[in-house]
Amino acid sequence: MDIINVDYSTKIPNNVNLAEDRQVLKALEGWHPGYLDWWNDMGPEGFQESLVYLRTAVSVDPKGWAKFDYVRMPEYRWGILLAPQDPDRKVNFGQHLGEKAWQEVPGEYRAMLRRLVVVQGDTEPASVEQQRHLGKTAPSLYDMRNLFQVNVEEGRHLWAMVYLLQKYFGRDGREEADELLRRRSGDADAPRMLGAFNEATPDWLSFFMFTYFTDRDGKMQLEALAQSGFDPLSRTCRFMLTEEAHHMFVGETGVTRVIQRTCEAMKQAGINDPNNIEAVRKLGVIDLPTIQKKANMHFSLTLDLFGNEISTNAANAFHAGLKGRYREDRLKDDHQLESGTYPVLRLIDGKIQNEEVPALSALNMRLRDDYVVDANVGVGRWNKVIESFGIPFQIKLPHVAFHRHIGEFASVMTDVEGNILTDAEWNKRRGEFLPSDDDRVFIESLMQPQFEPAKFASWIAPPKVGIDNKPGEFEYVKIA
Ligand code: BYC
Repeated sequence: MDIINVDYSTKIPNNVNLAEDRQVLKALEGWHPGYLDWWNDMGPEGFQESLVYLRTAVSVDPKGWAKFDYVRMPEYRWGILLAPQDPDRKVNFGQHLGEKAWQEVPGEYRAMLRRLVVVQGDTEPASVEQQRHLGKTAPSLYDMRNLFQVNVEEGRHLWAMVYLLQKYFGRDGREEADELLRRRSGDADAPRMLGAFNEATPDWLSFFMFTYFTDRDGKMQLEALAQSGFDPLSRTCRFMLTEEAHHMFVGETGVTRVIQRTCEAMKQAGINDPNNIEAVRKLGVIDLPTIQKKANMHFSLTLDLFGNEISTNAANAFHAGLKGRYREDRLKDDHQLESGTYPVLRLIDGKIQNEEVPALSALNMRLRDDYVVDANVGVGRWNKVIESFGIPFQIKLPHVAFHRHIGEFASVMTDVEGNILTDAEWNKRRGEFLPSDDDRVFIESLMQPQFEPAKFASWIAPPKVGIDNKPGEFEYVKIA
């Protein structure tokens, strides 16, 4: 079996020798029609017959793994792809440090591992559901193609988790795989598991913010799971991370292009005051303070995805060798954390302050800290664009206590600097920090489709380069 190149001769492309794994092949083939029903019901609305210029993974070789071609989305070849196996790989953290990595699920950790796989799996279809209406208002064919690329790959990531469930968790794994197709983002009776995945993605600025901030949580969680002592999970996540990079690229460059267009329009009109919102909006672009409010919203919702700052679940998963820290293999310490401490920002006597807590229980906090550092890098690049126009404005990430629903700060309301507010103050000032109804109505008014090749909606600049180096006039989606 060629583990680098993917076998496309079977119904389910894979590099895990499915052809000889009859039972799992049968289970996956049984699940496949339900997946296609889900895709047709809940996937991108209205463009299922269109030809989309998509990349498909044909190999797991980091040097060259994708091929580009026109595909109708329902005919996309969703496959099972794991990064190559390292036969000498060891568990590199927790109480089993130094043991041979597991090729089967250790019995005592079955439930914990299954839960991690199910939570991860649940987010993938959720994001497709959240974004299903966006095709109709795409600001260009280039952007539409990127949306659909992200969507088909989130679909593939669901396949990745379903493979693990069906191969390694027997009957309850198969039941969980079915449940992943049953829950729906935002549904009152059967919602998705994590909060941010039940929020709407109403417009394209939200989509870019989501792919910047929330897909980046995906990156952090996948990096932590890629460290897992359970080798099939590690290999699965490592290949998913290769695809995930493009999703964050879509987010980062999407927001950059919105900012770029706003600044250009302001300059042309001779407006230098970013807070002259009415005048800026008349130019058909999104004012910088509203972009800031969208960032506040998506950043704060995403922080909730890291769970409680102090978590025994996280401690247990680390101790067991199932979920490591961000890039555990590059850290220099004992990788067991039985003694050390870690500073956690907490609400103590009504004040937000740091407290040293046992490092093992602070792993969610630590991953979140790593996330904030990572998220700040792109924000710096956004600010460089604003600076290059000489406009006095900076996008800033809000305080981690702002607008939280999970963890230490769920019980308080703060401003974006982290000053605690009374309910009355919060209600009065909410619209300063988060998009108001007026902001939403304005952004919605801009969401006019632009489906002509090489053309872009008024509120977004063209990209610097095309996908797969295609020229500006390339028809990324042939709308049926
Ligand atoms: N919403 O001990 P705690 C992605 C629950 S994104 C609702 O702090 P733990 C993607 C929690 O389940 C990455 N409930 O939890 C991005 C627990 O319930 P139980 C997705 C929440 O386990 C864009 C209880 O509260 N992957 O891939 O340490 C597009 C106690 O909490 C929430 C993963 O998350 C919440 N936000 O941490 C597409 C990786 N937070 O068990 C895709 C796998 C906590 O007591 N998941 N709760 O009933 C995990 O590692 C962990 O489950 C969590 C939570 C980080 C989510």
